[in-house]
Amino acid sequence: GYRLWLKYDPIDNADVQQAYRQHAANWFVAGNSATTQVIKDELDFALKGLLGEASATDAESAGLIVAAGDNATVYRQKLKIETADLGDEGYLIQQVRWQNKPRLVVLANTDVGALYGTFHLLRLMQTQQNLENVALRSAPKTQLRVLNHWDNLDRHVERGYAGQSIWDWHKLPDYRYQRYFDYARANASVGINGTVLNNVNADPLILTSQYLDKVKALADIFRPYGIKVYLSVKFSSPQLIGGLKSSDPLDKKVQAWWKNKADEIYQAIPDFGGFLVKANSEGQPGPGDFGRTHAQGANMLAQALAPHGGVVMWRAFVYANEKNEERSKQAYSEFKPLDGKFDDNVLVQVKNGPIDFQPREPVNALFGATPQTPLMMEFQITMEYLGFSTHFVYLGPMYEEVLKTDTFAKGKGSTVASVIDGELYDYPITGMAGVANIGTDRNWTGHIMLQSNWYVFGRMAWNPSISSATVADEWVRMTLSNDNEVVTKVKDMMMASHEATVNYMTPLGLHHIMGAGHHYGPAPWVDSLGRADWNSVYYHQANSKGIGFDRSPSGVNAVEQYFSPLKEEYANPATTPEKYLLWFHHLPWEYNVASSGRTLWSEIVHRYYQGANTVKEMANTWDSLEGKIDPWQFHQVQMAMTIQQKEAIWWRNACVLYFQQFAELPIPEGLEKPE
Ligand code: GCW
Repeated sequence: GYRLWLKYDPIDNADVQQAYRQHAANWFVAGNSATTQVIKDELDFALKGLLGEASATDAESAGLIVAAGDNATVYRQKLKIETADLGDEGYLIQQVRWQNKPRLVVLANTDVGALYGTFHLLRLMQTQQNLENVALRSAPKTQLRVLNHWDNLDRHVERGYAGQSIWDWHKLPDYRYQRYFDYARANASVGINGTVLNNVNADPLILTSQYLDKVKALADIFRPYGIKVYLSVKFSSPQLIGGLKSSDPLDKKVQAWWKNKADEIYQAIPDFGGFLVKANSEGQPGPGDFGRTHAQGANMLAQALAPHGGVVMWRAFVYANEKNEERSKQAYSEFKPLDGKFDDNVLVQVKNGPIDFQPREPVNALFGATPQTPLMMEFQITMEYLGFSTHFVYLGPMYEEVLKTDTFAKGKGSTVASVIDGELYDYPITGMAGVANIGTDRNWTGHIMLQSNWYVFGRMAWNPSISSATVADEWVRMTLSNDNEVVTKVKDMMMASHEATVNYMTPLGLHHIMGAGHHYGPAPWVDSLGRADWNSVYYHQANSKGIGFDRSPSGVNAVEQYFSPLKEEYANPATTPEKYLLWFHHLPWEYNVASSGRTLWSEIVHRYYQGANTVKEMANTWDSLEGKIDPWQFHQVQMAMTIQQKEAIWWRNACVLYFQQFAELPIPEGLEKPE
């Protein structure tokens, strides 16, 4: 699994391979930059793998020409091809006639654009697409496409399930693992252009000169791949490592400390990306400690970074018991009034849902609510609430559901995607972050199928409108096989996997009923943690009458934060999408669920059973592919599916039996008894 989706095994279809040889067996990459060297290395490695033989040659005899910037001028002019609209990172791939010979050209305005184009071309070949008369253009729709590593400096990864942190701080800056380069290749291949190296629960030591030397080493490795390095910073760093008495953002000494720190960083890393900040959230320090707002805190950092072109990604994941407001409403309440108060180089980074990366949540009401503040999406790729690295859950459909959600912020069609990509409000900066699922495990993500979540995150950050099914298709072809049976079956499994897990964990809008602290396995009974909004019983509110959290106007009225008509839709159980039913409403066990005609009790139980059954079917489907997939990959997934099958039943039985105590109703006819 180490090679991820960049396996480059020989193309098993002789006709296809023959056709590709004509285009790409002899290739030419113009230029001598570090990035063009990366392109040359990748083409050499990939084409030798895919085609058996391939070699670099000169422009005259090459079937494939890759050129960018000034090196591409001659092609642009003679072939009359425009590239201005491709921007700094876009590219085109086209079949042309050049000096009387058919050629494939990959053209871009920058070498990094050409690198992205090269990876796209290789993807077309890995997935065996027809290259005759190919003519495509692509440019990213968001600017910052970044991974967030929740990696501690001692190499423990918070919510990481794939081994240790891949950053070996002890051996940096001198020891440069091949894995660092392969990480950069994998990211570049899906268009990821930034990485936040350390946990948002940040260790202040990251900003000491000792660590900055190490950060610089990684930044130097990643630069040719178009990847910028960012750091999570602790807001109280001026006190913790700077010897100051305060970290008040309005204190001149504090401002000067950050300015000097930024200058020091940029001295070493001229293209440093900027800071990610978790402030006044879950015990982290922040501007609130000094009576200042999130905007005042963010702007102070923004002003230190602005002269160098850096940005601040300020997280909206804030909630506190003391606020006396229901948790799902707090991000909106805190940040909506600050719209317009942030400096130009600040983005507010919002988790997709209003609570916390639950298997399913409605979107955070902040999306669309801040015309003057760029909102950046934060998706979780690591599987904190979705079975760690033992459950096969493809997140593409979940990301797609979120991005396609219409916020109605400026009327119909105001999708979350259009907020994020800046189209709706013309945001000056745009971005999407994904909390990485990467670790030192040989297969990077602990479970081969979960590599697809890293992959789909990158593809959707580049193009938030791409369909998760398209991405699943290409990922399977690149990672597992181009065999039709494998592609069809695995793709179907992937597309069904998220809904299945929602069903056996938290159907119909249930949420936050997992094990306390570690977040693994079912624990709807948790009721004694220090704060109400950490307990499961607080979220499901099951009692003898019914179940669900009333966020409608008769309850905490979280629905008021949404735009009309969502506000009205979510206020009424009859018009609330069933997938969010118990998120917004507390309903009687006898409530009639429209889609099935079942009572709420019966529907909940059926969903739990359906989820577990789907996993069983997935496991059977997987078994049927033995011999058609690399045996190592096959067995890894098969073993994990054994765990997942057991645990789907564990979730099902635990939740059904627990809720039955309140409902006092029998298990519906036809379903085996839970134990
Ligand atoms: O969901 C919670 C996680 C924490 C995490 C926090 C956050 C990094 O359980 O581990 O801390 O979210 O996003 O800040």
